[in-house]
Amino acid sequence: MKELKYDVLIIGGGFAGASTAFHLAGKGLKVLLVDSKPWNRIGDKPCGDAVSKAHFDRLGMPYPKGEELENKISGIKLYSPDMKTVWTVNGEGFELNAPLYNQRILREAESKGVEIWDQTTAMKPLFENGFVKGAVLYNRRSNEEVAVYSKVLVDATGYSRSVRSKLPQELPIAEDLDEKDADIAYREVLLTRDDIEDHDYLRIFVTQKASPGGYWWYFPKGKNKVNVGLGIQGGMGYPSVHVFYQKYLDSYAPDVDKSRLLVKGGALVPTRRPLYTMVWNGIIAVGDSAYTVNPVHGGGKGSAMISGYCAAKTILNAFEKGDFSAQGLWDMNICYINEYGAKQASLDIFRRFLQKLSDDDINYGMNKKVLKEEDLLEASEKGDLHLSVAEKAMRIIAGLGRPSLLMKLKTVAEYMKNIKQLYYNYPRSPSGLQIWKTQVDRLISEFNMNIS
Ligand code: FDA
Ligand code: PGT
Repeated sequence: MKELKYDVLIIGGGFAGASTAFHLAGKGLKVLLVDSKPWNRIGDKPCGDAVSKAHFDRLGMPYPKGEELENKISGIKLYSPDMKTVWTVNGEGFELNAPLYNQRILREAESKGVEIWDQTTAMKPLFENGFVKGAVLYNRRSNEEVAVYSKVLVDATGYSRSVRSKLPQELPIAEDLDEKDADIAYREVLLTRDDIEDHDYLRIFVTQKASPGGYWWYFPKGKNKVNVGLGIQGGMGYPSVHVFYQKYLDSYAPDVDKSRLLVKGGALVPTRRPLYTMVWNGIIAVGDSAYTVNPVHGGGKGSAMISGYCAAKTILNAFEKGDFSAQGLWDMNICYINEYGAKQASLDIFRRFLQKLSDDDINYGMNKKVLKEEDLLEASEKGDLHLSVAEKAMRIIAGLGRPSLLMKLKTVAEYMKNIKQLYYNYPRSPSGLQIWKTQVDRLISEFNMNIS
């Protein structure tokens, strides 16, 4: 078999892999990125395509332009199950043509020296003496099998986790996904019969009846085009997501013209805290493969870009030190936790609470403002659930009808704070990982018991 050597081998060219390549490009390393798909389909995965502008600003990523940008977003309207309460959360964002934007980022990386092979699949990792040393690739353009050796392999394979899942199961980075920690999501892109009202606002419909453990969304891609779909919690024995889609489409998207369907498809969305460690000897995981999705709204493109930024920074440091061991790459965990992972852990707790609420509770809670828009926004942006003293008193009066809901919310806020604290005390080296993981697992099972 042909053998090649690179400094960095990135498997997967979605948002996570492309951002890693973008931040590594032009920094003097020999980088190869491969993706199974042909060039014109890279980035084409089932998605709602909504990303907050804040992510682009914070990471210095170029804004989508021209055809890459389908619609500018001014905020989100959140509907209660009975549709009687609508919360408006303002904030700028983009409805992307995700493949076009994704491919542009790859082209920019390529123009600065990153080599990119499309139609090339990583078949298995090369694992020797406890280190990931590269991967065996199959290139369908040249019909060749190639062994590529790397100092650092980046698993950016999305929810398939198709590299790290083939490593020995006892390695911490091979950590699996509990079905209940994922949503099964499905979406279609359709044209509408009439102009969409307030087409610069995303709509989110919270409803346990029509999307248990998830929500329905209606994301305008322009005046007459919409991305509509839903997520339901995995591992619960619910009927298939398609059953819910067919049954409730008319309720949440009554204006779509079903004969003008442009795209359809579904996929899994991890809704948990990030991997306990995103690195091991010679390997870093990023994006969905590392469970970097926001547990409450299921958005993962922004955080995939964050993980790519942290991976590139870590890799450049590792090359300076000449250390590609788990210890040498450990900064990845610290960087990602500081930027987004601690918030994810806190929202993992919030998600568990939300998924157990009845539609009745949600109607009541949203209507009586037991929780308010600002609280939700703060929780979503920072992972903190703060209820100020005066407000709390007001809401206790308002919420007297459901004291148990308020009590639970207090418990939720407490656990959110505690888990975040635990994440900020992430071990400084791999030797501390097992004890820390036990503490996190204990806190989560204690919380599960507390709210059941
Ligand atoms: P992604 O899956 O994009 O990329 C992985 C790449 O790896 C693919 O191109 C694949 O071909 C390649 N690959 C896999 N195995 C390989 C192998 N062995 N060899 C070579 N290549 C391989 N997020 C958001 O921010 N806003 C939103 O509105 C939504 N909405 C939404 C709706 C639905 C229905 C779903 C399922 C998900 C969302 N998300 C979302 C989540 C979002 O889509 C997701 O978090 C990111 O696209 C993840 O990007 P990655 O780069 O990690 O994986
Ligand atoms: C409840 C479990 C849900 C699981 C979810 C599964 C669904 C899968 C489907 C995936 C669709 C993806 C949709 C992506 C939407 C993007 C939303 C978005 O951009 O949110 C912005 C930005 O957040 P960020 O973390 O990316 O960036 C933060 C910062 O800007 C960067 O620096 C923020 O907007 C919001 O958070 C809106 C909140 C949405 C909440 C959704 C449902 C919650 C239900 C709440 C009910 C409350 C009832 C309480 C009663 C007591």
